[in-house]
Amino acid sequence: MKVQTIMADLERKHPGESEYLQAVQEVLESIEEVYNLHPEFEKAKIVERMVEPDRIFTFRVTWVDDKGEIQTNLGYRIQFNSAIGPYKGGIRFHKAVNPSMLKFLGFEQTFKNALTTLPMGGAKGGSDFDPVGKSDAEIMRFCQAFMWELWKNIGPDTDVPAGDVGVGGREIGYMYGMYKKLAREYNTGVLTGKGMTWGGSLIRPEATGFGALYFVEHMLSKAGKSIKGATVAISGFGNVAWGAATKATELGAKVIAISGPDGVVYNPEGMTKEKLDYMLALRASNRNIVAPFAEKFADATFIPGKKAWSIKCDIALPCAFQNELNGDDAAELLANGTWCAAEVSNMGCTPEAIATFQSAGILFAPGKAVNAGGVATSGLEMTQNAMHISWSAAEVDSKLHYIMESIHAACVKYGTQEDGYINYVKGANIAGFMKVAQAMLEQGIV
Ligand code: 2IT
Repeated sequence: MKVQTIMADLERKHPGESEYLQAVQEVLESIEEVYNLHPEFEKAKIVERMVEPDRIFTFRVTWVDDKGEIQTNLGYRIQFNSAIGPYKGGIRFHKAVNPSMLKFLGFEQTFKNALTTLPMGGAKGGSDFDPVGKSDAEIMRFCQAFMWELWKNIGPDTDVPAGDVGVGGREIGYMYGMYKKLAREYNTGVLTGKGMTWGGSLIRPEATGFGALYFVEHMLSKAGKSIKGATVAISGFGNVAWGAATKATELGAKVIAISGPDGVVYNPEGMTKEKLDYMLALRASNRNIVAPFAEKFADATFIPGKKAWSIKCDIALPCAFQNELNGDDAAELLANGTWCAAEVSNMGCTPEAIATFQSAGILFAPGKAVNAGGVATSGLEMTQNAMHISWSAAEVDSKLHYIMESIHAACVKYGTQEDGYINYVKGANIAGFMKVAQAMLEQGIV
């Protein structure tokens, strides 16, 4: 396999799809060496098959807004890879959603899901619908119209969507209600991230952020460090940022920054229960601004137009969007003494940022390992649905702990370099790839 040849071919077929090409390039560079030790992979053209989604559904979503005006959006579901289980992955509602973004996310999801230890293939979906400023009734009508098209292509043993940016418990509820009406199927396992009274799993809302902090704890302990007393800067203030801030605080760290598209809140005293609860209220207000946090809490300051990475911190946790931390941000963090960065968002760092962190020798781990606790707990939700039972929060949390520990161990196994530095990017990519590649090989040319 030659990375350049595969990339040139992919670029020709998907011109200008920068996020997709970026995600594929990162994985191919990581696995090249191992891949070339396996002539059977080369012979079966595993990489050529793996970089293309199995299929993509694209559909029009038409709905009526509160003013009575007709609105049209685009909807997508990308079923990327089913080698190790039914398609599984979130749905993103954001104005910038396009095929490139969803292909990158579906590709990443395939490897992430392989890392979880659970049998789930990779998928992603979404729409360019912009939830910002929409009323609850508008969100419901949009979700219903979206499901009107999607329902035929999903199912508990086929493809199981969940939330992502712009899709939380409320949206999953509206989509699930419409799914039942259209499909006349009442199996709760068709979607994950459900409410607790209708098939949801305890700890799922917290799982992405909690899992991320369990992973960070393992990284730190392997490096002989502790999170106690460390300062943490977090970008975003949504569900994932909230889970990460909650667990970081519980573990004795001080969360000194959260951010939004409008700027960063500097929070030198750290989080309290009241502040963490307020993050959820801010998100639910659908305004997508973080400034009100500093109006409500006198010890916090809002700095307009700045990123979380402008705040001096020990640990940086991108929790918002892809490529939200670039090479300049990484350099600024390093200059301020940051010694650990972990992507909690998918592909939160640009390739330049990753190279900056790695060449400085600081701890760095990629989203597909760090944030895998979210989809892993979705997998645990599916298990509970299939068994028609609910586990206690403690039971789910202990399984989440075990999964994050396993993912960390897999990264260490495949990512430890000769000089002792653990390249978590390489480790996660190789571990995920080997599992999917082996499954594809054993299933023949399909
Ligand atoms: O990026 C992700 O892993 C998610 N948005 C969660 C997917 C899931 O199926 O729970």
